[in-house]
Amino acid sequence: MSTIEATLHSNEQKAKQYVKNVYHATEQRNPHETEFLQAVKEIVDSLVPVLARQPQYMESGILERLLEPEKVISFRVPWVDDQGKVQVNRGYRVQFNSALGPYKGGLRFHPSVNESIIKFLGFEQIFKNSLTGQPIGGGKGGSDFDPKDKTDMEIMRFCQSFMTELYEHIGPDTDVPAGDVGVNAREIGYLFGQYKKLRGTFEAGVLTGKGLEYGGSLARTEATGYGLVYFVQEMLKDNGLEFNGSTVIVSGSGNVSIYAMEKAAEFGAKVVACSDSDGCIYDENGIDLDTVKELKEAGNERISAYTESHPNAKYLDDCSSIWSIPCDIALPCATQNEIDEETAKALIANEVKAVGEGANMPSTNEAIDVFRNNDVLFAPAKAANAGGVAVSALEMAQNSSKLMWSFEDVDARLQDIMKDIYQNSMQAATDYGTPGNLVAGANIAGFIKVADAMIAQGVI
Ligand code: NDP
Ligand code: 2IT
Repeated sequence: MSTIEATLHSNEQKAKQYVKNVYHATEQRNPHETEFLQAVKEIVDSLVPVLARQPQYMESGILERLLEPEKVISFRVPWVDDQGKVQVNRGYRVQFNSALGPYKGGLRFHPSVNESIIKFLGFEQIFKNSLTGQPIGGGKGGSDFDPKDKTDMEIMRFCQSFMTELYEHIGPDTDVPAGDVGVNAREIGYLFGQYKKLRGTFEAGVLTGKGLEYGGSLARTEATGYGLVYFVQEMLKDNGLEFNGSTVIVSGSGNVSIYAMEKAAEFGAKVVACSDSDGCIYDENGIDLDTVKELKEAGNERISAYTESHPNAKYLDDCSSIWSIPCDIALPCATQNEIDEETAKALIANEVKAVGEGANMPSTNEAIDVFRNNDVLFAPAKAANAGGVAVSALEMAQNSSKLMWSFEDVDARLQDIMKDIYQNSMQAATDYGTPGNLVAGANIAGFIKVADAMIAQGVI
């Protein structure tokens, strides 16, 4: 072994030990936060080659600092239901990292929300936002409130109570929330109204995903789903494949799923299945997206109702059944951990060629290993679903310049951003010895920028 090789080897051993120690300390400090620990493990393991080559990151305790949120806010959200009964939910905002800009990330309203889920989402958001190349830090928030069985007035009262606590902690240059599961234009409208009333000023840039009448951006609604398909298209192209002529399945039937289906179909794919938390539909002629939009965007229906107007489609009474349907390309766009090791193997048995993550952390770490070990092209969430937050940052830019760009302008910028994220992630994977590994590449490219900004700003 030459002296250089010996030094590299010794640095790699040090980096491995450092990552092991840091992960162990994180487990000890957050023992019950399984989703947060899962997200941390995936990232820190892939950073070993960077830490070995640039030991200054270890010396300045970057990982120890990065893994501890700058601020965690947890608060009571009391509200009165339509029967006059007092209800109490729990609200969160995790302001994870502001090295690159104001905290930025969505709000999730779903009964499963807890601190671990908000922390995993906030942690991933740091790297995702860094990858977009825009000046945004990472954060996330939400509540265990379930909007599904609530009336419009109950949703409004809940959003007003949530914002009555949150408003002190956010602002266009401080922290800019947006939507996520259970939070769409209606909720953003009620949240914005209450913020405006409490502040007494019209600060458009405090929230993104707003309605077009009061500061929203064209193409924000479509951005995550379209961006996912733009990203996957780059990955397919690099490998001699394309959407055109492919069979695609897309889990979920919410915001991300609907616009991923729309763009995939526009690119010539046949989308044969989608789902909600109760079950999935399989339409071998290709899903009729207008019907899905009518059921899910305009109405508050279950996806099973699709078969009423499309009797030839099949309804399977279990949302995980979607993964047993043969496809060339799978786009998980519903929720975390919807694809585990067994599911990944089932997809491979059906000869899936590519997986693109629209949801956040939809594949377990074991499932990712199965895909990679079987040469399935894999586009990780942090990179592939960054289009939503990227257009949110474009919404912030429009708000601060008091301009409104055309749909075509925003969409063209989105396409450029997704191509850049793909190229930068591929380049980082090659530079650090794992060519073609987009999981490592995205983590590394996202990390380096944040770490350098943290070092430049001192120990704060
Ligand atoms: P929506 O609330 O619009 O839709 C969520 C969809 O996923 C619904 O079809 C819902 O079914 C289904 N779903 C939600 N939770 C579960 C669950 N526990 N099990 C099974 N199905 C479930 O959310 P989005 O489309 O906005 O978000 C989907 C995913 O994409 C999330 O992981 C989110 O974090 C991620 N994401 C969203 C972005 C955005 O801009 N909105 C940006 C980047 C990522 P049901 O109606 O039955 O609840
Ligand atoms: O997970 C995500 O990137 C989002 N929910 C979008 C966040 C945003 O600020 O637009």
